[in-house]
Amino acid sequence: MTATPSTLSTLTYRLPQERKIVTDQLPGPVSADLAARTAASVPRGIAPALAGYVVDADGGVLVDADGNSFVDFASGIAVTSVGASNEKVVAAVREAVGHFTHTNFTTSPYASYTAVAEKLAEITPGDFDKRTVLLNSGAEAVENAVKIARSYTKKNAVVVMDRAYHGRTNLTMAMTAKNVPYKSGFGPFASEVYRAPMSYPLHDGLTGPEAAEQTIYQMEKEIGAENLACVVIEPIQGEGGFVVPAEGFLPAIAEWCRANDVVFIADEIQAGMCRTGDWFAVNHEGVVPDMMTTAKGIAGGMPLSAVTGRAEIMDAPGPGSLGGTYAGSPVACAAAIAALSQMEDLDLAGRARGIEAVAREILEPLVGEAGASGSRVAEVRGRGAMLALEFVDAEGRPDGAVVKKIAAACQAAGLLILTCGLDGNVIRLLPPLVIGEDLLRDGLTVLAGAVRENI
Ligand code: PLZ
Repeated sequence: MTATPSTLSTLTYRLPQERKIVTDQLPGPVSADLAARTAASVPRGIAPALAGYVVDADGGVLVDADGNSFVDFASGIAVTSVGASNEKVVAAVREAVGHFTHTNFTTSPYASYTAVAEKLAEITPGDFDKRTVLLNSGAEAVENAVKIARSYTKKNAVVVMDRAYHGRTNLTMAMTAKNVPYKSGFGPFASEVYRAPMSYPLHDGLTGPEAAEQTIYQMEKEIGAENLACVVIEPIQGEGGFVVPAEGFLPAIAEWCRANDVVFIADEIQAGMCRTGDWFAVNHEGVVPDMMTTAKGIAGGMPLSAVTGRAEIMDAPGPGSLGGTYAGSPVACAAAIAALSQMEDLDLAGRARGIEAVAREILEPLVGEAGASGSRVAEVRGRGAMLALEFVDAEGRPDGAVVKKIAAACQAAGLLILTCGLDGNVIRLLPPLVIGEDLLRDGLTVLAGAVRENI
């Protein structure tokens, strides 16, 4: 079901929902000073995309220190789905910190941690007994999922997909595919991580079952199920290019895992939490993972991540073998409870579907349009409010250069977009799910114009 566009217009906001560049150039003078201070105090490895320094954010806008108001198509990388200053989340955080900021759940427990675990058991697919452990970051959730799968299966090998992204810690760097900027120079990496082909319909031309057959063949011949603890898959790849596997790929891999005592782990850190028009991206094909990692959108911007899975798997590590000082912070848990109920109350999954309908209406006509440079949009793809445009040059090769130009043109006009893909040739759209229809249309129109001017 597609939400009617009017569904996208009914929210109220604290800040004006407008795209407005008030400075002669970007960054404006205050942000330029801050950028100079940053350059003198922060390593260049941290490289901000937006020229403006943010002082306020709400709904679909980011306001910088010079008064520029940018349309936000990034959501802090798929985090602020309920808005960056959602009133219910802010109130929950204020209430929580007014009582205590921290105790450490394993030292002195509190109810909000348990309530988040209960809620995740309810909303994740699978009609079986579940357990949830809370952590801080996505990478930490992925690390813990692998630890638990190894503990349960008593096997070591981990399979990840081509182009996968799972984080920047040592184990998750090994699981992440892209060399620059994530891995280069940072080895040696964790062992027993193997890469297998992921369905990529635009490039492999295979059906889901055909692609799965290839992947399964490789897992069987190069690793062997008897050595394999888990397969970790982003049901829609994030950093790797917003790649949606062909229908039937995920169910076939999940089924093979089930038949071979291999834990099937869905990394829903970017795609989950209503982003794709359902609670989780696996739901679109009725896939039920043994374990799922979530983070990002879960707590309305507070750092929180989770591993949710079958009770018998999650209970494999013994008492005291999971934890972390800040893992499942009471402030983040309070925020998560509020954010998750906002997702239900505001029907953010429905809004994500409404965003897709509006975005496809404006962006799909770009496919096949030939520009002066010969570059073109090869595909508009994705689900819900996780949408992307892939660019190729006149010879059909990945075109990262044109994507850089388009992103710069968008920012100059007051629209923040992010890029992704192994070749940096994909523009991805991750607007807050609470963005209003007028602002959404305005941002998409700016994007379509920047595409037409630069291809
Ligand atoms: N798994 C599927 O998308 C984080 C990375 C941003 P953390 N993606 C954004 C960057 O440049 O560092 C991500 C993800 C998937 C795991 C992670 C890791 O989550 O919270 O960044 O550790």
